[in-house]
Amino acid sequence: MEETLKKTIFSGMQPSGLPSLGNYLGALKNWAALQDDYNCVYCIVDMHAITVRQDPAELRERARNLLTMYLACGIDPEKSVIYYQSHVSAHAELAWILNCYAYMGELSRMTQFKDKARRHDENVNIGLFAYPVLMAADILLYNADLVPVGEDQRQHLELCRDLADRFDALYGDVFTVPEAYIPKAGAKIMSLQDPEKKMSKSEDENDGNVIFLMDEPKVIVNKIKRSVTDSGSEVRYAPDKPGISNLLNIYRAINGETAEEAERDFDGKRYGDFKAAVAETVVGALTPIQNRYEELAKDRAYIDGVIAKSAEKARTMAEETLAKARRAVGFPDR
Ligand code: ATP
Ligand code: LTN
Repeated sequence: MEETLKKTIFSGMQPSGLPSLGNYLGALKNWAALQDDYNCVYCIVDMHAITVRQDPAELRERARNLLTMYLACGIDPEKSVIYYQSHVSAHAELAWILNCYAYMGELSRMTQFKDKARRHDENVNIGLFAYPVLMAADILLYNADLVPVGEDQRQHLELCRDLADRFDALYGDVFTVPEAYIPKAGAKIMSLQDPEKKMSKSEDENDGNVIFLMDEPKVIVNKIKRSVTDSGSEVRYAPDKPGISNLLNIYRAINGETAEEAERDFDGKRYGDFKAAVAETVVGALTPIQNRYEELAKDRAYIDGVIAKSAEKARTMAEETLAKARRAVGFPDR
């Protein structure tokens, strides 16, 4: 397909911890798959990450590692734009403009804000509150048609659409109103020992709950083996089997099977055999990514090159939309 006819995709991930299997199955895996059919822009949202206190040296290191992980997961810098949010100042500028069109009421209803404000009650800062407005700026700057994210971001996407509509109703056609692209099986991977909560890279004190993309095979096998054991003995989806349902989702998100096919694979099998098979599937998917990551991380010059080139491309794209928004609200030309 010709570049100009392709639709645009934008997505981002915070360098707030080591990337998890949830991040991979909910987002990263799809990002790589969509590259041939869309113009893709993938961001490392370090400005979002500082809404929670970070160690500066660690944040810088994690941002670089996350960029390396994007590449290891198959995102190709020749096809897609990969960059750090803080390298493109248009994000902060558009976020300020949009802040003046976002209401306290709607931001107060965001569940991620309510959760994080509860968990970090010593630091409920304005950035945490305005987080979804910055996210809207990210997406709208690139005229994204589609935004591949996990289920937890659906509400933020709705807010972004509302802001775009509100702005366009006042000033004409400035923004493209984006749609969420949420996968079927991988959209909400749950914590292994507490499958009522989502698997989170930075908000879980128990490492046993989270599979990190760089976990060694034996660690992955152990974490899955120790995951919650539901009542009963059949391997199938059921509301009273949240642990088994979660493992079935992980299995399917990797191999692309339907719910029925996955249940059939384990017909008559015991939980123990099932867990071993899921672990094998996860290890099989992550091993090549880990190997590529190790290779790429050694090539510092290559990574530096990707960073420099991509930021430049992103800046050019973002400036165009920012200029339209500046003009729309009545700022003098510069
Ligand atoms: P944190 O836990 O640090 O708040 P996070 O792990 O939720 O962050 P983000 O960097 O905010 O991750 O999100 C990156 C992408 O991963 C988003 O598209 C998000 O929807 C997706 N994602 C995060 N956790 C999961 C999960 N458990 N299952 C599926 N997708 C997920
Ligand atoms: N809030 C998102 C991360 C994020 C994002 C974006 C995702 C920031 N800006 C733009 C998609 C598009 C999260 O996953 N927690």
